[in-house]
Amino acid sequence: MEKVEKMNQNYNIEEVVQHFQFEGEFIKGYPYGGGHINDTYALEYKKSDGSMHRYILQRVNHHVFKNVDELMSNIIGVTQFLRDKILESGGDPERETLNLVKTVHDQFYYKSEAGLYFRAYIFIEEATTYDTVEKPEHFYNAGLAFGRFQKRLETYDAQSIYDVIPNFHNTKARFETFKNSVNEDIKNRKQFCQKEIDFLFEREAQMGILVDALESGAIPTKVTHNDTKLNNIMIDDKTGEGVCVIDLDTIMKGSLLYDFGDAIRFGTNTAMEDETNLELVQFDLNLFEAFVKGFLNGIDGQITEKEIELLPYAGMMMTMECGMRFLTDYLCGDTYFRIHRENHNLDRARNQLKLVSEMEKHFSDMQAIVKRNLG
Ligand code: ADP
Ligand code: GN1
Ligand code: MG
Repeated sequence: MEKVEKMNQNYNIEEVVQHFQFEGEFIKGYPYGGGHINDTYALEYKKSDGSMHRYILQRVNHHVFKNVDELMSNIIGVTQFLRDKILESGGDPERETLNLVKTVHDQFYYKSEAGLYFRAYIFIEEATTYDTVEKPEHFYNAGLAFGRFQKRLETYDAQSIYDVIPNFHNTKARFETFKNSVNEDIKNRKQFCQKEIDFLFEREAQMGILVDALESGAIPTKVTHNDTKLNNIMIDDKTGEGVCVIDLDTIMKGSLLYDFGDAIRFGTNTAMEDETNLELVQFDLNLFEAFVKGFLNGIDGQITEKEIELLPYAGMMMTMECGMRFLTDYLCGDTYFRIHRENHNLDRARNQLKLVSEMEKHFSDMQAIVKRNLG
């Protein structure tokens, strides 16, 4: 069998793995997960006693994350902090947070001669990431885990965090970028998405709902994950619990509404993020309620009145923003999100905007759900 099932043309995994302190004999590596930005591989190793174990290896996309040193500094700081918190509460830090594996030169990442960046993690076994909610209790448990993650980081020094992608969830700034991409229309694709463009322009006045509240100080600035989709949490295969929050690249200062909202965007969609049959894209209110319950339990009171008032807007805003980002990338020629087919970003954008319109229909239901779960 080939040692690396799908070799990336720009680098050789068999060579890259030699730079890390992995235990045992390298057996094989294969592409893993469905992320849109980095390249992820699972690596299989055989220990001297014959047992097998795995690692995760990732090539960090340095076009998206322009300062990898700062990005890694955020991850090192946060994972070490979480490790201590997990130990304090009697948990298992090798399973409940990410653990970086160092390079042979005792560094937390390896930069190849070609200027590519790689890092590795201990593989969390007997846990799965899901692309859609298969059981409502998983989504409750995801809410609990993302809420706890937020609460655990409450005392983390926010000033030590680098802003690795400035204005990441600044929806107003995203709208400006979108507007420019429409005006420039460099790929001559505007003609294929006028309906979607109009949809976003009609909602221009809403773009500041979260970011204005944050900038005016009406809601607190916190350390947030910023990419809380369901496939960024490992669900324990036995207990169904959210065992570990992963994909920590976008940890930055922000609002807990970003984390709540992005999880709602992804998890309450009855279809996959890129489903093209828009009839299948519906907003599942029961899943919304499951997540609200879990998240509120997880943050355990660390939420203000104003944040509570904005919870029903958060999912809608994060979905609108994500749809707008996909549409911008489509207009710019698909340079940011990895695509697997023609018009993939347009499909994703249409899907997200359909979900926004479903959320709008259910806005007062969302408000009622938040109200009745405040207990
Ligand atoms: P991306 O930024 O590309 O989304 P992720 O860090 O989310 O990358 O990793 C992609 C996938 O790899 C995840 O959805 C998960 O299935 C898997 N994965 C990542 N880290 C681990 C880990 N430490 N243990 C097990 N699986 C992991
Ligand atoms: C990207 O890397 P991944 O697939 O976890 C993106 C998120 C989007 C998401 C949409 C750094 O996340 O912001 O919400 O795609 N990450 C970055 O699925 O832009
Ligand atoms: Mg991910």
